[in-house]
Amino acid sequence: MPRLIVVSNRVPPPADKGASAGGLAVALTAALSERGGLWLGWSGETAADDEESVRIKPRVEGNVVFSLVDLSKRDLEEYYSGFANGALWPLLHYRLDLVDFDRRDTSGYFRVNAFFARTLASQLQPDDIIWVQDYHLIPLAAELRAMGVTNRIGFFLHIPWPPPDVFFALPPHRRLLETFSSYDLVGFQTDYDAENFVSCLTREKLGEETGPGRFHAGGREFRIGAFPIGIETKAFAQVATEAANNALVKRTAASLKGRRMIIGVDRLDYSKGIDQRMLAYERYLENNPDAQGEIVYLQVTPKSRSEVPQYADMQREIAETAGRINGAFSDLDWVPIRYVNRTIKRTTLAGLYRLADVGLVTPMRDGMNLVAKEFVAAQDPEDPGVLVLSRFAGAARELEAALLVNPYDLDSTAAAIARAVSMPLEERISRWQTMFAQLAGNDVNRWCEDFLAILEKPTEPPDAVPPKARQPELVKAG
Ligand code: ADQ
Repeated sequence: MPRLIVVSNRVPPPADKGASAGGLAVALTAALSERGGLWLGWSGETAADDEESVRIKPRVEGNVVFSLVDLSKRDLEEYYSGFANGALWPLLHYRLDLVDFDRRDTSGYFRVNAFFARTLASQLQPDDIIWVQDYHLIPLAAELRAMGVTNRIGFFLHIPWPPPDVFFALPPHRRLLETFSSYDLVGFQTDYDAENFVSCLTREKLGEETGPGRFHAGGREFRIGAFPIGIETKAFAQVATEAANNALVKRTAASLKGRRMIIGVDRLDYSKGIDQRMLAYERYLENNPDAQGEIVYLQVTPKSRSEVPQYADMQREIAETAGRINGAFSDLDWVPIRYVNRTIKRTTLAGLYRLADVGLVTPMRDGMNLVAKEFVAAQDPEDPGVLVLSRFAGAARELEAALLVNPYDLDSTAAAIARAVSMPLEERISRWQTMFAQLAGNDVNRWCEDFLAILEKPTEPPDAVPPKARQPELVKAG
């Protein structure tokens, strides 16, 4: 078996193992140890020299080498906070109003990708299979090809890909699109994202489709497919069962005093629709006075990317919305929203999901959304909670048995909350069983295997593409 090389912006720290590690890190580490290999990425540290990013001493764990780089302050500002998170992230989440484009950041983005390519090339062996992760590293394969690297290289985008009229608003859109033909396989979360991407290539006349999921551009043929990412479904379900004994979960259960609980869990990001979700919950409380005092909405939201300017306003707005709703509705012995800005251990999180009657996952746009999947996996099969899910999360393509909502429509989201809270046991079980079966069949290991199977065997038929689109059934207001 050839060695596997994973390249991602961040590499999990050595302590990040077992219950604290996310499913993606666990699956990629498992694939790496099976094949032997190397994981290259940023250490999370700033280099001592402001101007120069540097490779640091590798960490070796068994047959896997973790090769890390410290990025200079300037590289971090331009590549990470600037182009990747200030321009690409909002653009790919359809938020043109938030795109902060700067030519200096674009140069920094390509410069850091060239640096990653040089760092990797010096450690490559001829048969290695390379798998590049996410929007920070789109031009990596083009940089490697320019250095004469002929290995098979795959790319997976964890976030959405928008239609041409949105993507073309980025000034260097063509330069970026051209770099994709250096890959052998380009994977997206859903068929919708893959279709949007192909439309961008064809509208820009960069090449032509030569068959289903095959594209010819820049003198090369490459594959395009949908590979919906999953979680470690069965292991997470097990952790959730055991978490009933977790002290924090017990304390939370006791604090509810018999009240129902709604849970939201997100990184503090504008794509997650947290403000709109709170407004929908407020609408629900207004429309259902009997629920006041009887339900608690727990929103667990660690701060993220606070160094990126667009995040500061949003963080303040959400805190103000939570404060305003609590001021208006609270009683002496009841607060409607518990807004918590902290990270929680995965075991505790699993127990909190299981404790909740409703999982409220309503991003305005999301590549997949693993919280939706974790919520489902954590439920008690005999008394499962109900998932209310945005149609604009990639997860909605698989979880059609959730209550699907349009998060821009506060009335219908409020109606979905009401329906979820009062859903009869039989319907809850039937919806949950459909969703759990889907998640058990398509877990994160399957995602990893499907992608690598096609990357390794270029002639494989495109069987990883999920069933054709059906119109989702949305919850209507009233
Ligand atoms: P994210 O935008 O980070 O991921 P998501 O898929 O929901 O979004 O994953 C978040 C992860 O962080 C989950 O595993 C969740 O449990 C964890 N998490 C969130 N809040 C937490 C808290 N307070 N404490 C502890 N853990 C918390 C990006 C894309 C997604 C895509 C994933 C994977 O934006 O669309 O699903 O990558 O491809």
